[in-house]
Amino acid sequence: MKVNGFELRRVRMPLVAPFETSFGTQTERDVLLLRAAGPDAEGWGECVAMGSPLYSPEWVDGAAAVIREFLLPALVPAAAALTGPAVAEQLAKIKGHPMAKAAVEMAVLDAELRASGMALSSYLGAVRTRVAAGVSVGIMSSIGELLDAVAGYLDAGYVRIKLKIKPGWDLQPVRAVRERFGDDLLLQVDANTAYSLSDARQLARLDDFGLLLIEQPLPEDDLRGHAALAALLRTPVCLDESVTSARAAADAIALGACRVVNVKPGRVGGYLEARRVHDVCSAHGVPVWCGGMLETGIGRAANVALAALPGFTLPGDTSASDRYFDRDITAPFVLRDGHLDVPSGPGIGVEPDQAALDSVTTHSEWIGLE
Ligand code: SMG
Ligand code: MG
Repeated sequence: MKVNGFELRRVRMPLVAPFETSFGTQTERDVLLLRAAGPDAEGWGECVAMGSPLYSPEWVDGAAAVIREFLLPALVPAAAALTGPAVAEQLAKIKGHPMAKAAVEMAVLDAELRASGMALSSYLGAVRTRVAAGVSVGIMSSIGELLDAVAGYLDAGYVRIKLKIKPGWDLQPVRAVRERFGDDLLLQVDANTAYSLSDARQLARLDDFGLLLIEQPLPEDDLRGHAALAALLRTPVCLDESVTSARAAADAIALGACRVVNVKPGRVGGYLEARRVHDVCSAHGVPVWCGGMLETGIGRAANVALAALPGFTLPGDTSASDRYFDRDITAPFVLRDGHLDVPSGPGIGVEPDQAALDSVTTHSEWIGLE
């Protein structure tokens, strides 16, 4: 499929409520969107890099720069006949920048699938038409505020709660949520690398609360530390930041560093590598679930398609649009009986609403592949 060029669009969307993690507080989502355009179809990609390099080394201005200066120029020789899988091959010589690469691949794959009339979910190998929705609940200024937020999400129908934790905000919020909502609540925690191995004794106290998992307690490059910690905890260790590829997933599993994996396409360089992470984990009997990066409806549509693969046996951080935004840039994803429907149209299966998109766009540029 021929691609003439890409539109880079920056959008700025206020979040309905601040979202605090161990590394900072988000009050808005500053997102980079890509539109691949050719004579046969156009397709959309979303770059999940955050405004600052606090979750991972990428950030949105840096992603825009690497896309403009290196990634799109590297596609030029293949622009007359591009496919989703060809993107990663063309970009392989450029080191790093998985989130930027993932956005480029997603836009091309979406265009290719729209041109051929196939849904991304079918292409990836989905086995479900709807996926169970969990929600990630940020660090709050008081336990009362946290309990009110969790109660609201449970009323809305979310089937699993994830609490963000950090040193000083761990046992107390977990205990309070367990006591208030009972032992049947599917509950897990995410530390975003905020602990060290010397905190093992404190983290082991979480074992009393029947958590599904503890996500990324230690730094991303500390697989041995996670393996040592996993041996000390009854709560399964899940990795997020550490799993940057299917190979990294295989290494982590072989080392005993995790029993569960959070799959985020942006973090591993795209939906095709995300499927390989899923495949490696499935081959080892390791359950996976789909993470979230506060995506708009564009990225959410693709995540929901991925989450419909057979190995995604745990509810993901794929929440409804109104958990993030008053107005999404696509038709909103809504919770029905605790689930989101997997889009069935060609490609990612959703379109941006042009008026909504224009109202949040802060910058747009065209990069041709001549
Ligand atoms: O998209 O609902 C979402 C956010 C889920 O907690 C979430 N993501 O480490 O898993 C994670 C974080 C990373 C982004 S925090 C701004
Ligand atoms: Mg995480």
